[in-house]
Amino acid sequence: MLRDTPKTTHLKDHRPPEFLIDRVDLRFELWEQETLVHARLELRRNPAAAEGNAFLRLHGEGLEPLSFALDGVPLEASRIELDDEGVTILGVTDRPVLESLVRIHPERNTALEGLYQSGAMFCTQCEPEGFRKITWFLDRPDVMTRFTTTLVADEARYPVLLSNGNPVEQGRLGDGRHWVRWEDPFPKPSYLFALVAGDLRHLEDRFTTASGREVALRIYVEPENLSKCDHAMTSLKKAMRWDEEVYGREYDLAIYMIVAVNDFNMGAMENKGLNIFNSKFVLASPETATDSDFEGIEGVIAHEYFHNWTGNRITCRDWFQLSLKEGFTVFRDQEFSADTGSRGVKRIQDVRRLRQHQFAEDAGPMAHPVRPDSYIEINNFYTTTVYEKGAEVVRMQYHLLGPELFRRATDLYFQRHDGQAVTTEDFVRCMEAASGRDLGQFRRWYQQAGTPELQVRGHYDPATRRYTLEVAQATPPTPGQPVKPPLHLPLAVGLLDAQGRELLGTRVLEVRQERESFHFDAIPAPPIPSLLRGFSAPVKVHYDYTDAELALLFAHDSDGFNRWDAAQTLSQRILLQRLADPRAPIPEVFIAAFRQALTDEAADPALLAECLDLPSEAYLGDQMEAVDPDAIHATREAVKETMAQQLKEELWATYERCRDDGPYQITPTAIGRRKLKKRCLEYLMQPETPDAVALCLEQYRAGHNMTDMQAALELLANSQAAEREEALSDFEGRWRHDPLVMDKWFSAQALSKRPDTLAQVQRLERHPAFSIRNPNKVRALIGSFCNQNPARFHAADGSGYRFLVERVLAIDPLNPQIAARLLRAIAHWRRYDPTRQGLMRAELERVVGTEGISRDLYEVAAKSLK
Ligand code: B3K
Ligand code: ZN
Repeated sequence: MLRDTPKTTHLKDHRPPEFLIDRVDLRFELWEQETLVHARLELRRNPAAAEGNAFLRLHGEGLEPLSFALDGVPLEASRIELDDEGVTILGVTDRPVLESLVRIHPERNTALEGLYQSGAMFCTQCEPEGFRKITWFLDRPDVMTRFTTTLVADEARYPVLLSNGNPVEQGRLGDGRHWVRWEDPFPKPSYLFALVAGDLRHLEDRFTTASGREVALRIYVEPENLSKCDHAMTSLKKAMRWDEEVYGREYDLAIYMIVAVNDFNMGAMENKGLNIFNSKFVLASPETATDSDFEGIEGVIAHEYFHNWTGNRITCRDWFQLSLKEGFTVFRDQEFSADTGSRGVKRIQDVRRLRQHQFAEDAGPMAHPVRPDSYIEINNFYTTTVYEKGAEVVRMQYHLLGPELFRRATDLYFQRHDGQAVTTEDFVRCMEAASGRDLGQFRRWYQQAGTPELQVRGHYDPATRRYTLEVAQATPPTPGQPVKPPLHLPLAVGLLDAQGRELLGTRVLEVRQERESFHFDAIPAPPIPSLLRGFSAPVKVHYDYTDAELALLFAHDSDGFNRWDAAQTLSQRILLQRLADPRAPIPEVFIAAFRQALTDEAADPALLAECLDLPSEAYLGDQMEAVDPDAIHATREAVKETMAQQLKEELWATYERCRDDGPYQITPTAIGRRKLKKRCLEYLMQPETPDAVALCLEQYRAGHNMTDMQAALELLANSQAAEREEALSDFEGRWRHDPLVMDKWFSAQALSKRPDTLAQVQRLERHPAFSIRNPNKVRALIGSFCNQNPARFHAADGSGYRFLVERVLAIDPLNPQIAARLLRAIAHWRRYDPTRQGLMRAELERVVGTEGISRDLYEVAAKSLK
């Protein structure tokens, strides 16, 4: 906890470690009231380090030291210097062997970092710097060590004892306790260490690798959840095959284990051979999980599996390089999901998320490059910039090189750096070496924060039949980076004629200059450009389209992504016009475009559902000079209502067309139909006519699957209708025993548009199924309200902000990571009107002025105020 202003860590200060650790032998004695950790480290002076000191510095936090021995001899106190961040051992040789014993308290660990308890089991989360809360170590990713781990625990309570690698020995101790020893043959950084102890059941399967090796696959869960692991297992096998086929990567141990836990700060963790998952990303059945849960599970299972090569075999030299593993692995999981589901829809969803969250981050007080230069608390840098923009930066290299050269480059990367801790620079060098291309200018994407903006103008010369696109680029200033040189980016474009026919297919222009012109010859008439197809670069494009041109692109562009994007741009334009002038009419071309799309029976339901999804309130706010949450909400609701009235017949007909009462399937087609059905129902419920409410209740009661039920529940939760209570209490009665399903019940109420939502949220905090110590519960109730219900959260009286900060200050002493993430809901206070600015700033000042807050929270609050 914070006493002085916390110190900043800078990339420029990075030095190689003075010592390496070749082997570590760990022994854990797990008890209910304490855990004893014995560690034996075989160290060696790092030949790559500068001239060495005669002392050894190790990380360690919150450890109660019980003993130290150096080279087999107990250490006298005068050679040990302890402080808050670690220990210094004086007078060491070039190959010291250090043994230590510490006492720790996982049973009191509410931060869920290091070794902790979740329900009746023990588990760990070490990335990025949690291992130092377990034992003394060089807890940095460029120290790669071979681990042997022995777990000792009560056999009845903890029959299952797991760690990384392969089980090599086990036995009984006679007093009801037993032990298991695990050995991981692959050297790894400490952040990939894991252990689990508990009374667990597992689903077992097997996988034969391309070269014919057998791998046992196991998913461990609490006994009552064993029937909900099939989808996760299928996803794992798909991911293993895909990585062999697409990247030539095979799994390398004889066993791959996944454990689901209920208390977890994020989605999942790629510990070598022993992934630990938030149960939300493992457990699923059609009755309890929605389509998006199924998709989320497939994506996260794949993501963590892919880390085995991009993260574990090749890891990061330091935490500034986090995007080396995260950006690349997100790119890999996005492509996997595109290959197994619907490519077009996946891209739309990823871009929608990037625009809404990453673009906002890049324009706010916490903006940072994909490779940050400094941090106070590294946990605050597991951001959408490092992950999602990082993935876009890899995707651009894929586009610049083309699929074959990209594959050659990744082959080279795996071959050249296997077993090493490297940098994003090493990655780009492989791209260059395999392709012969110069990516010198491209590297700026890793160093420069902010979202580039392209101004594009078209010019047609009938005399020469030449069409010219003029492209100007600029990146706005961000904290610490006032001026930005131009970037190198792939701009995929097509040209359409007035009937919507393609004139040249897709061409990838390479933009490098601040201003540049691109020519297209033999163009018969003035074309309509289709710009940034497939979202070929993470930029904002401005082009002065007419409404009719956008409608034409929406109807005819051969690029599905750009059809959606044209619909979004048109919708956004109409919403922004209405915001400026509430009496502005809704142009007929807009309604007509949707009417046509709804009546086109050949249209892809999933794509249509995405097109009907108007830009979110948050995203609309980003497009405004000053965000006005009330006006945005009212306008968006009014436009939806008009659309619902004018398209009522088409919406009902489409709903009917998408009804499918057959067995639940998780195919892209079935998912698309359910999504379109939900979207239609959402519009029909907008005027809340009795027939719509009845339909909604019917969908809820039919209860074919959780996707349909949750959709209906959320819509009813918005409504004033009497049916609301019926649905909510029915749902609660049915699912009160299932924590993951109850999260949906909490969030449906926190997302409600009703004016009494904050009071309801506060009431629900006292519900027996809620716990402020469980991150999923905090996200479902408090997070949904503060981050996804802008109209209610930004109440003009500041009640939402006060509520947020009270909760943040209550959570911080328990779990700093969750508190810091929650506080980001008001980081963008400068974007609002003066009254709200004042209210948010006062709350941020309250946070900074609170004694003893965590580094995590301090960094977010202080940087937001700067
Ligand atoms: N690597 C982990 C994230 C760890 C976050 C620590 N605060 C999960 C992932 O990205 O796969
Ligand atoms: Zn990851």
